[in-house]
Amino acid sequence: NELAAFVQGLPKAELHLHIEGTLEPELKLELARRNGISLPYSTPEEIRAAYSFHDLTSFLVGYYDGMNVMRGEEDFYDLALAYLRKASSQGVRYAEIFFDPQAHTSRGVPFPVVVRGLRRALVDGRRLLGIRAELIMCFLRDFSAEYAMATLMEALPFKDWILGVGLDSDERDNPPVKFAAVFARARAEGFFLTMHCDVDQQDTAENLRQVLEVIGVDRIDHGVNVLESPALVSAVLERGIGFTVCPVSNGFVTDGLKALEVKRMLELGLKPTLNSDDPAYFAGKYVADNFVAVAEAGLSRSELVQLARNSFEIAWLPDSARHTFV
Ligand code: ES4
Ligand code: ZN
Repeated sequence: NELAAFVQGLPKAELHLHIEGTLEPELKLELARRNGISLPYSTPEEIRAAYSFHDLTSFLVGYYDGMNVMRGEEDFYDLALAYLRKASSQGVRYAEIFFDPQAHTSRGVPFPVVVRGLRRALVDGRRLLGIRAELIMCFLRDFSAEYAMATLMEALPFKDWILGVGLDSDERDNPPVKFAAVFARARAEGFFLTMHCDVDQQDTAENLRQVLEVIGVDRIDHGVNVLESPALVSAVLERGIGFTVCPVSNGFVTDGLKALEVKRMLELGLKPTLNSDDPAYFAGKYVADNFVAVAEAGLSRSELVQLARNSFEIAWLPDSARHTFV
């Protein structure tokens, strides 16, 4: 239809996408077969039915469990190339892709296997599809700060392949300051910094304050609760910090898409963007589907255009490259 065609044709950057969250049921079955792992289901439909949850905690349980089929470099390669094909078909020109090395090293998959497989897919994606992409390494906030620091040290030999670092997983009782030393070191090593401030979590305002005042992030993942504090809004405006909002994801793990919050953020001059988060788990809705969802919830065409522009503006691209996409 006409809206879908309009959205597909907008050049977009995707900045909040967990590569492990793009594991579609068909690929999950294929990787299980490849690695001789038996699964309690045998069809994509059965897996889709099992991808069910009611909040962030229950989502994350199935999410980490699903990763068990990823073992070798080829598995990570296939996962990332499949995402790039899908993203490219939806008009994504550039992606900054999260990966969770600790979700793999904690079950015995070596760090270099993960990063080499992903990197090779990004190189081939550019060659085969013309889409550009970079990696952002996320630490799991429910693991210790020591494990995060050890992961950062393991990443240093691969520094040229990793644009920035982030923080994800369960926010409850794992505030940003827990990782202050890790992020200070990451900054000193030249990485860009971002952190999840998930929607409607415990202590959201305090966590937003910490990412701005203590960590000094370059961007905020989710972060729509910033609207609840005029002081936080001013701090963000002053620094030009962007937000990677994920409406369809919000629809699954909170009480709604937060589309009107996105509209309000635009009105205030903040820089929200739209992203798909974990599309394989959220009804297979990729980034263009998120644009369609907020349009259907009342955002105008010009607001969609602004959201797409914001994605290049807050991307961690050199200024020389920033304008080559639009
Ligand atoms: C995530 Cl929705 C969400 N929240 C926190 N961490 C995550 N990792 C992957 N998806
Ligand atoms: Zn996320």
